[in-house]
Amino acid sequence: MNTPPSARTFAVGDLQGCLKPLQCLLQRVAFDPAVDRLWLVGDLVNRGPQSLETLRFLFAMRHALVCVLGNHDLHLLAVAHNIERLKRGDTLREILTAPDAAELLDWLRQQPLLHFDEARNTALVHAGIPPQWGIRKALRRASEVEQALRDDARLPLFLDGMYGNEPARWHGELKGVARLRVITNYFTRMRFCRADGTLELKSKEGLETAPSGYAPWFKHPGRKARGVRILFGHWAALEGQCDEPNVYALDSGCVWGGQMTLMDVDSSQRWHCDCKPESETPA
Ligand SMILES: [Mn+2]
Repeated sequence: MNTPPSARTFAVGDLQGCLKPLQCLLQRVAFDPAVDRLWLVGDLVNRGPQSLETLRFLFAMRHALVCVLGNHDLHLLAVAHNIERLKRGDTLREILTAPDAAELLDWLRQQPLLHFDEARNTALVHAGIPPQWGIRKALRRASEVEQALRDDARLPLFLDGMYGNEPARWHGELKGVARLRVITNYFTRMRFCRADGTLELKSKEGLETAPSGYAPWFKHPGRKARGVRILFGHWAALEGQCDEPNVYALDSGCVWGGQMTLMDVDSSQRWHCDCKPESETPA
Protein backbone atom coordinates (compact mmCIF):
# COMPACT_ATOMS: atom_id res chain seq x y z
CA MET A 1 0.00 0.00 0.00
CA ASN A 2 1.38 3.41 -0.92
CA THR A 3 1.24 5.90 1.89
CA PRO A 4 2.13 9.56 1.56
CA PRO A 5 5.25 10.72 3.42
CA SER A 6 3.14 12.53 5.98
CA ALA A 7 1.56 9.26 7.11
CA ARG A 8 2.23 8.31 10.71
CA THR A 9 2.15 4.93 12.40
CA PHE A 10 0.94 4.59 15.97
CA ALA A 11 0.65 1.63 18.32
CA VAL A 12 -1.93 1.39 21.10
CA GLY A 13 -2.06 -0.81 24.20
CA ASP A 14 -4.76 -3.29 25.22
CA LEU A 15 -8.26 -1.88 24.58
CA GLN A 16 -10.35 -4.53 26.38
CA GLY A 17 -13.57 -2.94 25.22
CA CYS A 18 -12.63 0.59 26.32
CA LEU A 19 -13.62 2.60 23.26
CA LYS A 20 -13.71 6.11 24.74
CA PRO A 21 -10.03 6.27 25.74
CA LEU A 22 -9.11 4.97 22.28
CA GLN A 23 -11.14 7.72 20.64
CA CYS A 24 -9.57 10.22 23.05
CA LEU A 25 -6.09 9.15 21.94
CA LEU A 26 -6.92 9.20 18.24
CA GLN A 27 -8.30 12.71 18.61
CA ARG A 28 -5.20 13.77 20.53
CA VAL A 29 -2.99 12.99 17.52
CA ALA A 30 -5.63 13.91 14.90
CA PHE A 31 -5.46 10.35 13.57
CA ASP A 32 -6.58 10.13 9.95
CA PRO A 33 -7.45 6.55 8.90
CA ALA A 34 -7.11 7.58 5.27
CA VAL A 35 -3.36 8.11 5.68
CA ASP A 36 -2.21 7.11 9.17
CA ARG A 37 -1.81 3.56 10.47
CA LEU A 38 -2.73 2.11 13.85
CA TRP A 39 -1.16 -1.01 15.33
CA LEU A 40 -3.04 -2.84 18.08
CA VAL A 41 -1.36 -5.21 20.56
CA GLY A 42 -4.50 -7.32 20.92
CA ASP A 43 -7.04 -7.91 23.70
CA LEU A 44 -9.41 -5.68 21.79
CA VAL A 45 -12.35 -6.91 23.85
CA ASN A 46 -13.52 -8.18 27.27
CA ARG A 47 -13.73 -6.86 30.82
CA GLY A 48 -14.41 -3.32 29.59
CA PRO A 49 -17.76 -1.65 28.91
CA GLN A 50 -17.95 -1.47 25.10
CA SER A 51 -16.57 -4.63 23.55
CA LEU A 52 -19.09 -4.72 20.69
CA GLU A 53 -18.77 -1.02 19.89
CA THR A 54 -14.97 -1.31 19.98
CA LEU A 55 -14.98 -4.17 17.48
CA ARG A 56 -17.37 -2.28 15.18
CA PHE A 57 -15.26 0.86 15.40
CA LEU A 58 -12.12 -1.08 14.45
CA PHE A 59 -13.84 -3.08 11.73
CA ALA A 60 -15.00 0.14 10.07
CA MET A 61 -11.37 1.34 9.88
CA ARG A 62 -9.81 -2.10 9.34
CA HIS A 63 -7.84 -0.94 6.29
CA ALA A 64 -5.85 1.40 8.52
CA LEU A 65 -5.01 -1.29 11.10
CA VAL A 66 -2.39 -3.85 11.95
CA CYS A 67 -3.75 -6.01 14.73
CA VAL A 68 -2.35 -9.03 16.56
CA LEU A 69 -4.53 -11.32 18.65
CA GLY A 70 -4.52 -11.48 22.44
CA ASN A 71 -5.77 -14.13 24.85
CA HIS A 72 -9.12 -12.37 25.28
CA ASP A 73 -9.66 -12.22 21.51
CA LEU A 74 -9.01 -15.96 21.26
CA HIS A 75 -11.35 -16.56 24.20
CA LEU A 76 -14.07 -14.66 22.33
CA LEU A 77 -13.58 -16.90 19.29
CA ALA A 78 -13.79 -20.00 21.50
CA VAL A 79 -17.01 -18.81 23.14
CA ALA A 80 -18.51 -17.87 19.76
CA HIS A 81 -17.80 -21.38 18.48
CA ASN A 82 -19.42 -22.94 21.57
CA ILE A 83 -16.09 -24.39 22.64
CA GLU A 84 -15.92 -22.45 25.88
CA ARG A 85 -18.56 -20.81 28.09
CA LEU A 86 -18.62 -17.20 29.16
CA LYS A 87 -16.77 -16.76 32.44
CA ARG A 88 -17.55 -14.47 35.34
CA GLY A 89 -16.43 -10.98 34.40
CA ASP A 90 -16.58 -11.60 30.66
CA THR A 91 -18.32 -8.77 28.80
CA LEU A 92 -18.63 -10.59 25.49
CA ARG A 93 -22.31 -11.54 25.36
CA GLU A 94 -23.33 -8.42 23.42
CA ILE A 95 -20.98 -9.47 20.61
CA LEU A 96 -22.40 -13.00 20.39
CA THR A 97 -25.96 -11.77 19.89
CA ALA A 98 -25.14 -8.88 17.54
CA PRO A 99 -26.56 -9.05 13.99
CA ASP A 100 -23.10 -8.35 12.58
CA ALA A 101 -21.32 -10.88 14.83
CA ALA A 102 -20.31 -13.22 11.99
CA GLU A 103 -18.65 -10.43 10.04
CA LEU A 104 -16.78 -9.09 13.07
CA LEU A 105 -15.60 -12.51 14.26
CA ASP A 106 -14.53 -13.54 10.80
CA TRP A 107 -12.38 -10.43 10.57
CA LEU A 108 -10.96 -11.13 14.02
CA ARG A 109 -9.81 -14.65 13.20
CA GLN A 110 -7.91 -13.44 10.13
CA GLN A 111 -5.58 -11.41 12.33
CA PRO A 112 -2.04 -12.64 13.02
CA LEU A 113 -0.39 -13.53 16.35
CA LEU A 114 2.82 -11.80 15.37
CA HIS A 115 3.48 -8.92 12.98
CA PHE A 116 6.94 -7.94 11.77
CA ASP A 117 7.63 -4.69 9.94
CA GLU A 118 10.89 -5.32 8.06
CA ALA A 119 11.58 -1.68 7.21
CA ARG A 120 11.26 -0.65 10.84
CA ASN A 121 12.82 -3.85 12.20
CA THR A 122 9.89 -3.80 14.60
CA ALA A 123 7.62 -6.59 15.82
CA LEU A 124 4.13 -6.33 17.30
CA VAL A 125 2.89 -9.10 19.58
CA HIS A 126 0.41 -9.42 22.44
CA ALA A 127 2.54 -11.03 25.16
CA GLY A 128 6.06 -11.41 23.78
CA ILE A 129 8.56 -13.51 21.87
CA PRO A 130 10.15 -16.34 23.90
CA PRO A 131 13.92 -16.18 24.44
CA GLN A 132 14.75 -19.25 22.38
CA TRP A 133 13.26 -17.91 19.12
CA GLY A 134 14.69 -15.35 16.74
CA ILE A 135 12.23 -13.34 14.69
CA ARG A 136 12.26 -15.73 11.70
CA LYS A 137 11.50 -18.79 13.79
CA ALA A 138 8.88 -16.86 15.76
CA LEU A 139 7.13 -15.84 12.53
CA ARG A 140 7.07 -19.44 11.32
CA ARG A 141 5.60 -20.68 14.60
CA ALA A 142 3.00 -17.92 14.67
CA SER A 143 1.93 -18.78 11.16
CA GLU A 144 1.16 -22.36 12.22
CA VAL A 145 -1.51 -21.02 14.57
CA GLU A 146 -2.68 -18.41 12.08
CA GLN A 147 -3.29 -21.11 9.49
CA ALA A 148 -5.37 -23.14 11.96
CA LEU A 149 -7.41 -20.04 12.85
CA ARG A 150 -8.21 -19.35 9.21
CA ASP A 151 -9.15 -22.91 8.33
CA ASP A 152 -12.86 -23.64 8.91
CA ALA A 153 -12.19 -27.33 9.38
CA ARG A 154 -9.32 -26.91 11.85
CA LEU A 155 -10.58 -23.92 13.83
CA PRO A 156 -12.86 -25.79 16.33
CA LEU A 157 -10.15 -28.35 17.07
CA PHE A 158 -7.59 -25.63 17.68
CA LEU A 159 -9.92 -23.60 19.94
CA ASP A 160 -10.87 -26.72 21.88
CA GLY A 161 -7.23 -27.62 22.46
CA MET A 162 -6.06 -24.07 23.13
CA TYR A 163 -6.71 -23.90 26.87
CA GLY A 164 -4.15 -25.10 29.40
CA ASN A 165 -0.64 -24.40 30.70
CA GLU A 166 1.02 -27.57 29.44
CA PRO A 167 3.34 -28.27 27.80
CA ALA A 168 5.26 -25.58 29.66
CA ARG A 169 8.00 -25.54 27.08
CA TRP A 170 8.41 -25.79 23.35
CA HIS A 171 10.17 -28.65 21.68
CA GLY A 172 10.25 -29.35 17.99
CA GLU A 173 8.65 -32.80 18.18
CA LEU A 174 5.39 -31.46 19.59
CA LYS A 175 2.43 -32.27 17.37
CA GLY A 176 -1.20 -31.32 16.93
CA VAL A 177 -3.06 -29.18 19.44
CA ALA A 178 -0.32 -29.39 22.09
CA ARG A 179 2.09 -27.80 19.63
CA LEU A 180 -0.36 -25.02 18.77
CA ARG A 181 -1.20 -24.52 22.47
CA VAL A 182 2.37 -23.80 23.56
CA ILE A 183 2.92 -21.47 20.58
CA THR A 184 -0.29 -19.63 21.46
CA ASN A 185 0.72 -19.40 25.12
CA TYR A 186 4.04 -17.81 24.17
CA PHE A 187 2.55 -15.13 21.96
CA THR A 188 -0.61 -14.37 23.92
CA ARG A 189 -0.13 -15.27 27.63
CA MET A 190 3.58 -15.29 28.51
CA ARG A 191 5.04 -13.07 31.23
CA PHE A 192 7.70 -15.06 33.09
CA CYS A 193 9.79 -17.86 31.65
CA ARG A 194 13.18 -19.54 31.90
CA ALA A 195 15.97 -18.93 29.39
CA ASP A 196 15.01 -22.19 27.66
CA GLY A 197 11.43 -20.96 27.23
CA THR A 198 9.80 -22.89 30.08
CA LEU A 199 6.67 -20.90 30.91
CA GLU A 200 5.25 -19.92 34.29
CA LEU A 201 1.74 -18.72 33.52
CA LYS A 202 0.32 -18.13 37.00
CA SER A 203 2.20 -15.00 38.10
CA LYS A 204 0.63 -11.80 36.79
CA GLU A 205 2.20 -9.11 38.93
CA GLY A 206 5.28 -6.91 38.45
CA LEU A 207 8.88 -7.81 37.73
CA GLU A 208 9.76 -8.27 41.41
CA THR A 209 7.33 -11.19 41.64
CA ALA A 210 9.30 -13.48 39.32
CA PRO A 211 9.16 -17.04 40.64
CA SER A 212 12.55 -18.51 41.50
CA GLY A 213 14.52 -19.44 38.37
CA TYR A 214 12.24 -17.38 36.11
CA ALA A 215 12.52 -13.89 34.63
CA PRO A 216 10.36 -11.68 32.42
CA TRP A 217 10.63 -13.04 28.87
CA PHE A 218 12.48 -9.89 27.70
CA LYS A 219 15.12 -10.03 30.49
CA HIS A 220 17.01 -13.12 29.34
CA PRO A 221 20.46 -11.92 28.13
CA GLY A 222 20.75 -14.51 25.36
CA ARG A 223 17.30 -13.74 23.97
CA LYS A 224 17.50 -14.47 20.25
CA ALA A 225 15.11 -11.73 19.07
CA ARG A 226 16.99 -9.01 20.95
CA GLY A 227 18.08 -7.34 17.70
CA VAL A 228 14.44 -6.55 16.89
CA ARG A 229 12.31 -3.80 18.43
CA ILE A 230 9.31 -5.40 20.11
CA LEU A 231 6.02 -3.70 21.01
CA PHE A 232 3.81 -5.69 23.36
CA GLY A 233 0.82 -5.45 25.68
CA HIS A 234 -0.84 -7.95 28.05
CA TRP A 235 1.15 -7.15 31.20
CA ALA A 236 -0.83 -4.41 32.94
CA ALA A 237 1.25 -4.64 36.13
CA LEU A 238 4.20 -3.14 34.21
CA GLU A 239 2.08 0.01 33.86
CA GLY A 240 3.43 0.65 30.39
CA GLN A 241 7.05 0.70 31.58
CA CYS A 242 9.90 -1.51 30.50
CA ASP A 243 13.55 -0.53 30.83
CA GLU A 244 14.81 -3.18 28.45
CA PRO A 245 16.33 -1.52 25.35
CA ASN A 246 14.20 -1.99 22.23
CA VAL A 247 11.27 -3.47 24.14
CA TYR A 248 8.14 -1.36 24.60
CA ALA A 249 5.35 -2.22 27.04
CA LEU A 250 2.06 -0.63 25.99
CA ASP A 251 -0.53 -2.03 28.40
CA SER A 252 -1.02 0.62 31.07
CA GLY A 253 -4.04 -1.03 32.66
CA CYS A 254 -6.83 0.99 31.09
CA VAL A 255 -9.56 -1.47 31.97
CA TRP A 256 -8.39 -1.52 35.61
CA GLY A 257 -8.85 2.24 35.92
CA GLY A 258 -5.39 3.17 34.65
CA GLN A 259 -4.60 4.82 31.34
CA MET A 260 -4.54 3.84 27.71
CA THR A 261 -1.22 4.42 25.95
CA LEU A 262 -0.60 5.41 22.34
CA MET A 263 2.92 5.46 20.91
CA ASP A 264 4.32 6.84 17.67
CA VAL A 265 6.08 3.74 16.33
CA ASP A 266 8.89 5.76 14.73
CA SER A 267 9.63 8.45 17.32
CA SER A 268 8.49 6.45 20.39
CA GLN A 269 6.63 9.54 21.60
CA ARG A 270 3.72 8.59 23.88
CA TRP A 271 0.27 9.92 24.68
CA HIS A 272 -2.09 8.82 27.44
CA CYS A 273 -5.80 9.10 28.05
CA ASP A 274 -7.40 8.33 31.40
CA CYS A 275 -9.90 5.55 31.70
CA LYS A 276 -13.13 6.33 33.49
CA PRO A 277 -13.83 4.61 36.82
CA GLU A 278 -17.10 3.23 35.36
CA SER A 279 -14.97 0.99 33.14
CA GLU A 280 -13.59 -0.74 36.24
CA THR A 281 -15.18 -4.13 36.25
CA PRO A 282 -12.71 -6.34 38.08
CA ALA A 283 -13.02 -10.02 37.52
MN1 LIG B 1 -3.81 -10.30 27.51
